[in-house]
Amino acid sequence: MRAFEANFVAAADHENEFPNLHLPEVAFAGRSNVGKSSLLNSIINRKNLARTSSSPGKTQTINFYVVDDKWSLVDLPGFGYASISKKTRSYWELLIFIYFETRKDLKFVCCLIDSRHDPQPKDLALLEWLVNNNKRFIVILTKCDKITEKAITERREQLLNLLAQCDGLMDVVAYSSESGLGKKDLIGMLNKYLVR
Ligand SMILES: Nc1nc2c(ncn2[C@@H]2O[C@H](COP(=O)(O)OP(=O)(O)O)[C@@H](O)[C@H]2O)c(=O)[nH]1
Ligand SMILES: [Mg+2]
Repeated sequence: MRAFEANFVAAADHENEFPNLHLPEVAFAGRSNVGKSSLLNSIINRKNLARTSSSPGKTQTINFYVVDDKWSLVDLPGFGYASISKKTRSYWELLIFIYFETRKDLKFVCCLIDSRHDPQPKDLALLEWLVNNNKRFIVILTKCDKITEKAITERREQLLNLLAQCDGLMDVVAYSSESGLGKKDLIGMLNKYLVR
């Protein structure tokens, strides 16, 4: 299974800087530390990495990549990063929702949730917003190598039950960037829903 090739195209900290790519798009969202960077690194080879560092303290941006020249991948800033000010935090959360509202080519959102814990208020707020705004989404349960198979099944059932009435839910995928669990499924879905 080949990893995707992603070319960095833009880093935006304002909606005016969102690029016009005219490609089917997917966005990855989740709370800080959920394992988003690890997941993205597990499925794509990113070029121009130096421009997109998201280590703590660095300026946050919404990062746009073109993948295999066919679709675009958007890496959204982590929700609720504790060490930035409340004011900055709400700016980022607002910008993320502006992004969701304005991207015409956005096909679905991958919502990352830590498999080890019940969904947190920020996770639920994201899911609720997507449901209320008729967006399609995949829930990805991260760090599944840290819990038992039984716990994975239970967490997956919990999310499926929670979202049972939601038309936008595409799937709940158990994932581990360490073990590779779910990688094939996720790559399969990205290919299926984004490649024309
Ligand atoms: N065991 C395990 N640890 C993970 C996994 N994914 C991420 N981590 C760890 O969780 C921490 C946060 O990961 P990172 O990808 O930087 O999260 P981000 O803030 O969402 O980008 C790091 O210490 C990672 O090594 C995983 O699948 N399994
Ligand atoms: Mg990160």
